[in-house]
Amino acid sequence: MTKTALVTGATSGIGLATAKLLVKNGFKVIITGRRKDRLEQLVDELGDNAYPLNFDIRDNKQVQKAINSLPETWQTIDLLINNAGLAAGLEPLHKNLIDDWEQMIDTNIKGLLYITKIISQQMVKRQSGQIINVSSIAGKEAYGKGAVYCATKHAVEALTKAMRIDFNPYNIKVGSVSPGAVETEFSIVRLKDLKANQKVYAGYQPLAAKDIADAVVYMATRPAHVNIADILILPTAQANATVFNKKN
Ligand code: NDP
Ligand code: 8X3
Repeated sequence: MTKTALVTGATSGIGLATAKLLVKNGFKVIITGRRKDRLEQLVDELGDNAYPLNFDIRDNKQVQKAINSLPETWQTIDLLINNAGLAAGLEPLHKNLIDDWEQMIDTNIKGLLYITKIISQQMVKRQSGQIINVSSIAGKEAYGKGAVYCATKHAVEALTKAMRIDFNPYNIKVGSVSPGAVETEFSIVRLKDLKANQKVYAGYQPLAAKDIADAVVYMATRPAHVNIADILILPTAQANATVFNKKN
């Protein structure tokens, strides 16, 4: 039977690549994000295999309204990919903007929780389902100028581990994928600079969004008795959160 996935943050980067690859692998995909025009473009590309839900994941009322608006044929969600997220700012903590903290905490932690609560309720009832959280190398290591982003991804790691315990009686798989540097809109958003990628990814080959989508699809297509708990993926040129082999 065709499985239905919901990918948060499918308008760009890792979420976009994951939605496309899931459809290639036979899934139907609910695609979400704030940029409605991008959702519409993706539906044009994926046709009947995609259904758009346009909402801001920081607003629990919008999350609930969107999920409750799904037509009957899209209501059973087998796979939740918690991908929507961002970093805002790259400065020592005393120079951070409070608004940037709020945005990261509200999106990366609270938004992930809002959507997980509503979707996991139906998975618990059916006693089946899978949740894959997009964490980061920043969830494994803390680095300077990224305190709050690292804290949000450490929270994603803790939530993943605790959710795996809470949902264990209900046959729900929970895991995470933890990328290093991936060239998406991430650095443009973080540095608030349209040219950020030219600087951040200079001198080495970063991961592409498709590399992470591959891992997500691998996790999502294992046999019923296999749960991949975590995959840490780095560019070959990246040794840890801060050590890069750059040729300049
Ligand atoms: P992009 O900026 O390319 O994509 C981010 C996605 O998140 C967009 O689709 C965006 O949609 C969505 N999003 C952000 N805020 C909200 C919101 N308030 N409500 C709904 N959707 C939102 O970055 P990436 O693809 O790189 O990031 C995806 C995930 O991967 C993030 O969780 C990030 O932390 C993580 N990650 C990224 C790494 C990297 O190096 N790129 C490395 C490790 C982890 P829209 O703006 O349309 O709402
Ligand atoms: C994104 C990767 O190293 O900028 O999570 O934190 S990093």
